Amino acid sequence: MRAVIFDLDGVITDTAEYHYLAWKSLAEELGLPFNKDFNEKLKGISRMESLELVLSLDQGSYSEEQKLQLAAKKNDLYKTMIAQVTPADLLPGIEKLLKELKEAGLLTALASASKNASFILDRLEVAHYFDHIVDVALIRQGKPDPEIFLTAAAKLGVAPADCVGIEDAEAGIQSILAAGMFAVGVGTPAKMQQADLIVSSTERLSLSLLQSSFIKKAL
Ligand code: G16
Ligand code: MG
Repeated sequence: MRAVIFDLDGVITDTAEYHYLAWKSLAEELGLPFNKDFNEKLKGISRMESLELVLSLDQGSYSEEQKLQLAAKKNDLYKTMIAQVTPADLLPGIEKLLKELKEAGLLTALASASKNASFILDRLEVAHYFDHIVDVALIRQGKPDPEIFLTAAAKLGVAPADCVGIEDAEAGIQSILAAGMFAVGVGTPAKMQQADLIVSSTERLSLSLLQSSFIKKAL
């Protein structure tokens, strides 16, 4: 194990609630039903893919230009929400883990589908812990495709087999596994079935747990 690659939303901080509120506001404006269950489908996937799913609730059709406007509207609202993010919004145990990884000389990267990822890391005051932040604008295939995790590993100069990926969404776990990495799922066993290691909360993550689980799989 030489590197750990993190998802952002649901692993480092819980921006999912803000995504939910922003999509809900847009959906309501369009007269579309929207609830937490439906929102689960939007976790880990890109803004435009999320919009397509929201609009699939609609009978009408939208031009590409209208879709871009709707996505921008959602993002504007989302940005007003994440402007309030502070270091207190880090999920439990994450800063401790990032420190442990640094001290042990492991490399770290961020593989988030969010175009707002760098801004959020700055607000959380943890950007300095990351050796690389994948620029999602350069990624052609979103999660569950392995491209984003493979890009992170390549940028770090580490073989995928020596990387651990941490995710909270099913599409993200699939992306990590397809990249040939060790997959850590944050969530319930039912949702994280395919993960190599499942933790109920980020609080349970530690360097020693990652190392021992990684070694066990390799044996
Ligand atoms: C996050 C969220 C998704 C969101 C995506 C794109 O991914 O989980 O719900 O649609 O980013 O975000 P933005 O609209 O800010 O570009 P991740 O990969 O950090 O879990
Ligand atoms: Mg996530």
